[in-house]
Amino acid sequence: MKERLKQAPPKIPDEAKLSWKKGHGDHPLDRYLKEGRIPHIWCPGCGIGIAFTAFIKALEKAEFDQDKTVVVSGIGCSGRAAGYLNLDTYHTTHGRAIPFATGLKLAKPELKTVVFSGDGDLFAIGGNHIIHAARRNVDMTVICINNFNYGMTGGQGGPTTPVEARTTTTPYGCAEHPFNLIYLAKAAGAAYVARWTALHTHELRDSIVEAMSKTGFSFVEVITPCPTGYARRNRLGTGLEIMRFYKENSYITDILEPEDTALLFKGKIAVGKFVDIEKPTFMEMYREYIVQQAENSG
Ligand SMILES: Cc1ncc(C[n+]2csc(CCOP(=O)(O)OP(=O)(O)O)c2C)c(N)n1
Ligand code: SF4
Ligand SMILES: [Mg+2]
Repeated sequence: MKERLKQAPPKIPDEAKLSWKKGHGDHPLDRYLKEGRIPHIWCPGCGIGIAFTAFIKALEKAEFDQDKTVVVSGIGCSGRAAGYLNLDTYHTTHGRAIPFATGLKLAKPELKTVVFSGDGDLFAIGGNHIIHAARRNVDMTVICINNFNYGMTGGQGGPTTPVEARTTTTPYGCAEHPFNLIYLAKAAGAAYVARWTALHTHELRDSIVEAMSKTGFSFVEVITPCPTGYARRNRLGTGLEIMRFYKENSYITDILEPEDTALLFKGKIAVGKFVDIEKPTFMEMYREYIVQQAENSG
């Protein structure tokens, strides 16, 4: 096993990158993919691809204009999503997807701006940025893949790792209280907040449509299996077994307050929509308080 891990990954010739399609014909979602970038890097059983598919199905279902939808990612396995999308996408530096997206939205307010990234990228190194984008109600949708660890760099613990959970940096079990992303997003000022698991593909797709249709800061958390990192160290089984866990332990609710949706190690998972409110966006506030007064005083 160790010997195998030491070996360099096989080099994939360019022609083979397109051969995955041979014999399969066209797929209805092909137009959303940069085919030359396939195959993707995600491990077998990883849930990121399911969230990725839910996102492109949302684009298809709502017929969002591909030329007017932009996706920004940070760094991580989740952040790789940007590179596979046949849209204008930006794979930015670690933790900085939100500032890039904010700048983009300010320069081109007509674009639907989506951030697709991981729990570590958005809430550890990028934690400062996300709370302020929510506070300002910047008009964007954030899809956060929460796999409870830093998958890409070897499974370190992060701000969503539950107490007790083992990771490479918490070998005796995590001794820190994690963020509840739903409560945090609401408290910071988000106008729309929802959580789903990788099992809830249809609800997730529809929730992304709703979030992207909302004017203001919308946040969708997606709980996903990371069989290679988090699951292996906690003996949670394969991707399929984790999906079974979601089936048996998640429940859809519309009565819980965000503060009551915390996730415990191997605990129940409350999913659904938790916030959907109207409030002026950053651009509207800016126009009202700055632009108009500047024009009047001139
Ligand atoms: C400035 C900087 N610090 C650290 C890293 C190393 N790094 C790359 S991805 C990552 C964490 C990614 O975790 P998460 O956002 O949860 O994504 P996942 O891989 O779990 O999808 C870290 C720490 C980096 N690339 N840049
Ligand atoms: S390390 Fe984890 S998050 Fe990254 S691709 Fe593999 S299973 Fe997915
Ligand atoms: Mg992660």
